[in-house]
Amino acid sequence: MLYCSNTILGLLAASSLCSSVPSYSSPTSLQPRASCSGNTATTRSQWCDFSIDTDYTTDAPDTGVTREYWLELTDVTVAPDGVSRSAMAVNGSIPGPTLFADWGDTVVVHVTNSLTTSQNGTSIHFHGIRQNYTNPNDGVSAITQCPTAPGDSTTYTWKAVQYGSTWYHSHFALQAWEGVFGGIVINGPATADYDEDLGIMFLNDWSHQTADELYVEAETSGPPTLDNGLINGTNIFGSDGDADQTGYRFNMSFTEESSYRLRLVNGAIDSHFKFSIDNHTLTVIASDLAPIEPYTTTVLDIGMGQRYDIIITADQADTADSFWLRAIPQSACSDNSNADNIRGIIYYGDTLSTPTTTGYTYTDSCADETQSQTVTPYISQSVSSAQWNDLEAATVGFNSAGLFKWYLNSTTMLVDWADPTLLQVYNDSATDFSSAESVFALDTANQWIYFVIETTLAVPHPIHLHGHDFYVLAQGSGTYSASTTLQTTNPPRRDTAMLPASGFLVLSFVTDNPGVWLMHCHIGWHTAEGFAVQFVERAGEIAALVDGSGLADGCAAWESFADGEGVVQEDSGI
Ligand SMILES: *[C@@H]1O[C@H](CO)[C@@H](O)[C@H](O)[C@H]1NC(C)=O
Ligand SMILES: *[C@@H]1O[C@H](CO)[C@@H](O)[C@H](O)[C@H]1NC(C)=O
Ligand SMILES: *[C@@H]1O[C@H](CO)[C@@H](O)[C@H](O)[C@H]1NC(C)=O
Ligand SMILES: *[C@@H]1O[C@H](CO)[C@@H](O)[C@H](O)[C@H]1NC(C)=O
Ligand SMILES: *[C@@H]1O[C@H](CO)[C@@H](O)[C@H](O)[C@H]1NC(C)=O
Ligand SMILES: *[C@@H]1O[C@H](CO)[C@@H](O)[C@H](O)[C@H]1NC(C)=O
Ligand SMILES: *[C@@H]1O[C@H](CO)[C@@H](O)[C@H](O)[C@H]1NC(C)=O
Ligand SMILES: *[C@@H]1O[C@H](CO)[C@@H](O)[C@H](O)[C@H]1NC(C)=O
Ligand SMILES: [Cu+2]
Repeated sequence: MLYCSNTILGLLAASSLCSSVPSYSSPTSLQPRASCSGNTATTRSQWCDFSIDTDYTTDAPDTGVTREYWLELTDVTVAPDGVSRSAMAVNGSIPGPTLFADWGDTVVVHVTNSLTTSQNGTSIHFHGIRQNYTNPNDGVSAITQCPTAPGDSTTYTWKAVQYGSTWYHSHFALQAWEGVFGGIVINGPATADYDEDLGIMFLNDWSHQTADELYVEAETSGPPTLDNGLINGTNIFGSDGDADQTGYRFNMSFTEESSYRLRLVNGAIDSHFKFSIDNHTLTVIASDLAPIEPYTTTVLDIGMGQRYDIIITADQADTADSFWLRAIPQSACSDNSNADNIRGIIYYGDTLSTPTTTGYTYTDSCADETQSQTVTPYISQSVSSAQWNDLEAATVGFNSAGLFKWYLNSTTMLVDWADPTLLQVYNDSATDFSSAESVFALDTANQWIYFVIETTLAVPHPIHLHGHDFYVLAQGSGTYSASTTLQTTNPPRRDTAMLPASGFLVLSFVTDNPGVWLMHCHIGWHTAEGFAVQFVERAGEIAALVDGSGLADGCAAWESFADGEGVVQEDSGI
């Protein structure tokens, strides 16, 4: 494939690109990561003719490079902790293949649904990706597309206008938590130096029954206790020393004096983790896809859907040979029968032994990092006063069928797989959503939106917005009031933030990206139980972004499949 074409537009000199982009021969030999001229272990702030000081919210390289990936979903039998069960996977593995791109590349992902046993539809969402003017590629069933029917394919195309660490996952039913997810690494500058990039590390919870099987319990008697957790797709089950222990632990070797970048993703269905490596300090350099002023901590809170990029300096070889790496589900909001044994091993040199190290002390809680640390976006931005605002109370209750549903102002989301909002808007940009309470029409461009969510229930929720990074203006316990102090000068900026238990979260974003965007709780059960709203942003500009016949063809294929198989939608649709 030719990268150094003469047709490259934008600010980059073709020569600096030619030297920096490796050749990409076939999709099976994935290019792990490119480097850019000027970007070395001691100058990570540089990125070709750009740098960490570039305001990435308005400016992105135009590399002229397209990274094309083919992903195939299949029904599989897996045993990531040694206990066998059925699951669904991307290209046969959990996590699926990592997608790599450089800042400014165009990413094309072809997704083929070969879920012929489970007969599930699918859609793939690129979590945290801005989808700048590319809303139809957001991959949310019933919102931006009909599910891709078994045997069918969908192609997603977007430009990497951000850089850092994120993930893709299914946005159809509970499929993301059956194994349909993988990492995304977008190479770019960083706010601190490191020697080696270790890539994505997923933290997941896991059970020996499928999420679909457990949903019956979740919907009738509340969140089930899960059996285990996985560190990047593996763990043991059973106690150390027990003859019947199964599986193996994630492990990796450190070289004394080297520093390592690790890209953490919480892909759990219902677990908030505290992450730590015994006797090591973590330097945090990005929250979600936002580079931040580096800060250090020993125990990191990571909520579902959140990501943190951390740097670990290997400086403990004198202390011990092997150290525990821990992901501990917090009992304040997670139920796991193996909570103290979701561990990996970090070892120095060649000697891997069972660690005897002691973990850092912590107070069990499901807090956000932002509640205990000063998390400062590196590119400083301030928030103007509200031009549109709303307050929504989150509650839970039983619906008329006696099933748990989550409500925002008495509405629980229910959208139809066969009638995505985007198709409705494409068909008629004046579609009236005023009677649909979980749809907010934001018609005016470049307005500051303030959105408050509060709850009197002692359950925290990770709130995720599509198509934008939001500003976290306030987050605390109790109720929001007009006298609540809002941080408008360079507040934390990200795409997933915790609504504290019995508390409130005040978010802000600008209407600078036309499209139909979902905002929802990232607890898998709650997504399925309707804890979501959608924003129809700048309806009049949306149709121009849509490939109407492609959207309609996908829906026709889905409808013919669903009618033929008698598919019944039992959840919120997203
Ligand atoms: C995924 O599998 C398909 C075949 O089903 C293959 O063509 C493709 O290259 C694989 N993709 C990656 C990213 O490994
Ligand atoms: C997003 O798209 C708009 C419209 O094409 C463009 O003006 C803007 O520069 C893009 N943003 C980035 C960061 O590239
Ligand atoms: C998806 O597949 C799972 C596993 O076979 C099944 O339990 C579930 O009902 C399917 N969901 C839909 C909507 O087809
Ligand atoms: C985690 O798994 C993904 C997918 O297999 C892989 O790309 C990545 O390198 C792994 N991370 C680590 C730290 O080994
Ligand atoms: C370390 O990881 C390897 C696979 O990379 C695995 O075979 C081995 O069993 C692991 N060690 C432990 C102690 O779990
Ligand atoms: C390692 O960490 C534990 C727990 O924080 C602490 O008790 C111990 O003293 C540390 N060991 C060394 C050698 O620093
Ligand atoms: C949601 O409820 C709050 C509090 O009762 C109210 O102020 C707000 O107007 C409601 N929003 C909508 C869209 O109904
Ligand atoms: C498109 O709009 C027409 C008229 O407003 C309506 O009859 C039809 O059902 C709509 N189709 C879709 C797919 O929304
Ligand atoms: Cu929730």
